[in-house]
Amino acid sequence: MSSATRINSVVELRREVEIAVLAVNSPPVNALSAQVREGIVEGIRQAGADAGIKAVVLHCEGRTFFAGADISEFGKPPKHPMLPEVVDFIEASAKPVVAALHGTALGGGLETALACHYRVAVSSAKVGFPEVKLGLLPGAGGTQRLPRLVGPEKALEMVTSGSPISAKAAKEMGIVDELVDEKDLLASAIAFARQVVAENRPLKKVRDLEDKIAPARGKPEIFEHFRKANARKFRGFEAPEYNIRCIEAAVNQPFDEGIRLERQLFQELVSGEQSAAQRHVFFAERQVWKIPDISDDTPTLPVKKVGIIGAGTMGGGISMNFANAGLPVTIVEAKPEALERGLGVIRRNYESTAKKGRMSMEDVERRMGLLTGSLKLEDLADCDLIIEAVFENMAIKKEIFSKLDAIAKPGAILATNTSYLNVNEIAAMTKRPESVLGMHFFSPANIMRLLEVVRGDKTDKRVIATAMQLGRQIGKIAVLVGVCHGFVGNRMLEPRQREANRLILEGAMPWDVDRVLYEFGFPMGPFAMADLAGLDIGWSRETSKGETVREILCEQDRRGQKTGAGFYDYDENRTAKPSKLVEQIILDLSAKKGIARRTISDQEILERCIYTMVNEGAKILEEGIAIRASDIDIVWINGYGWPVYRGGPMFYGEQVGLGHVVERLRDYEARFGADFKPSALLERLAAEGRGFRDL
Ligand code: 3H9
Repeated sequence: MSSATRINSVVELRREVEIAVLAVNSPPVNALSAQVREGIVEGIRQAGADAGIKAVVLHCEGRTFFAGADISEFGKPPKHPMLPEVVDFIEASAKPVVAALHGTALGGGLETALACHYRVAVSSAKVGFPEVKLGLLPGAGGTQRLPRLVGPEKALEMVTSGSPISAKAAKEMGIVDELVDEKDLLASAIAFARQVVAENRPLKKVRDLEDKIAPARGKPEIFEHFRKANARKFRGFEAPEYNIRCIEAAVNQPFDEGIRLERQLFQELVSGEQSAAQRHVFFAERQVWKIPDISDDTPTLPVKKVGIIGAGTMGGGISMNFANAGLPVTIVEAKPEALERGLGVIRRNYESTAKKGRMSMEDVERRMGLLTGSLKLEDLADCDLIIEAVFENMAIKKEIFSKLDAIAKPGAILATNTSYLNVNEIAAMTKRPESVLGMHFFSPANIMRLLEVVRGDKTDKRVIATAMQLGRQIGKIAVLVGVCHGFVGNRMLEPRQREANRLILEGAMPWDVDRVLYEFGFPMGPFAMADLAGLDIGWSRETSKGETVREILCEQDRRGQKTGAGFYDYDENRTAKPSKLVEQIILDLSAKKGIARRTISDQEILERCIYTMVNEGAKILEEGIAIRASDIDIVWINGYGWPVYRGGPMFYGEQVGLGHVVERLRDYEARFGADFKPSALLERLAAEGRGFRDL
């Protein structure tokens, strides 16, 4: 006999003879909101009170088992029952509770499952603790239960990487008790529950398990080794260390003590700045796809074949993205040697991935098989999307687009990979500006996640929708931006670069500026970055005027890492060392320009490099070049190494206070002039005590 009781709008209790099914349906991902939590507790209570019920199956409808706590509740007043109370309640149930896992059982979802007495899963399910990516730790017993099931080493890996594992791996590790029929999870889970009832054994609680943690007790070296091995990866982040401390407590302390520490550290993290920043990034990454005037149901154009013009570093990297996604690509180059070189680089890239075991040799051949080289633009006539990725020169780009206009089939999307130039001017070379837009990839284009999709004045909405969707298809995070010099990312790089160059003439050294930005969280500072990229990009001996440090370095053949010297000296391992010679070059140039050098504080370096970026970002918003402030944050995090735990430049500006940013900019404006003048938007928001998010 089956009957059903509705507990609330998202939870129902169904009786399948002696088994109760606690069914949750809270789309889209069954996050453990207050209502869901209440429903679970009430459902378990009712099942417990019903003498006819022998066991409970906890099951989620829709696409997934609980994907975690409801992230949007963090930072708001707590609502009871809290998740730790819910998991305790489940674990204390006198009747066995079986979790039926499908989709992604993540974070609080997996913690809920670990508090159940059994877990069954379909093989396509994934489980994991992604909290660290939100600057958090599993705060509902996960750090204490997981190591009791899998041992501290695997637990450390799971909680600090945040990466989910497959149900099969989870079964092997002991997280899942049984893998069940993909097609009928619920029926299998009910059958499993009947079996455990029949076995009538004492209920297994994960909190009581000892065998996986006992061998590691009193061995701090396990944790020290893990910390050391991952120091680079964890640099600047608070959450990984907090996670490690919890796992260490799980091994060395009684369960309840461990839970107390977990609670305390979770509270610290959830109320801290890093987690606020990382949660902002989580939602910002999902916002970028939403374009106010282009609805989700805008029809996209079919893209079955792609053409790339240019087989250089950019063209090659871009081509790999599409081949990886299974799309055939024609790559056009002007000269046979350049084409051959470009295809050779792509092959070597794939082969090196295969050597690392991350791709099979068949995959290498399959992807290479999708790439066709050509020396004729005419061979792009049947492509649905053509991306021009040649040298950054307006005249050349214009010529290519006017030729493409005659060659490309009607309706084909014509994209330029320009990083600075005016997409409208390029579009005007064609009779179909509605089909033209920018698709700005970042180097190395096969690896970097960011794609700036540049909307021209006349670009058709379907063309934009298609480019965004393609971005998603090739695994990028696509951000829609408008036309201006450098779009969002490079335009904001300019003030930072300008200030860095001024600071070294006013009194700082390149290694001072680099250290401050490195400590802020960037992977490297602007001068180390310039050395890596090569100082002679866009430089020539004939036109060099010897007016900047960079020009003088190039003239002296110090062109960056590739020549063993640039702003820094490099040893054979490419380790950078401050250079006496460069110091002298800088001192001489300051003197020549009549600049009286002074001691510059780290604070001034940081403020001049970063607050000017926030100001430029505000101008970008004012001009409507970016849709929203959080899009700018996504650009800088994914394209320029902005530390994710600082949430992006716009979020950071808000975190330090827009009023403070304006005040500091005004002070610098008084000392150094109009480059620091706060934008009207920044002034207005600061005066009104509002933030970018209120726009
Ligand atoms: C936690 O559990 C803490 C506990 O340890 C301790 C507590 C005391 N909450 O990504 P999608 C929304 S921390 C609220 O596009 P997909 C998302 O914003 C949590 N909302 O789908 C989006 O909304 P919209 C640990 C959430 O199929 C919509 O759902 N868990 C949550 O590409 C669809 O999302 C995690 O960190 C949430 N937890 O990917 C998992 N999750 O449509 C976070 C999603 O308005 N979630 N939303 O833009 C994910 O990784 C992915 O969403 C998932 C689905 C893989 C589940």
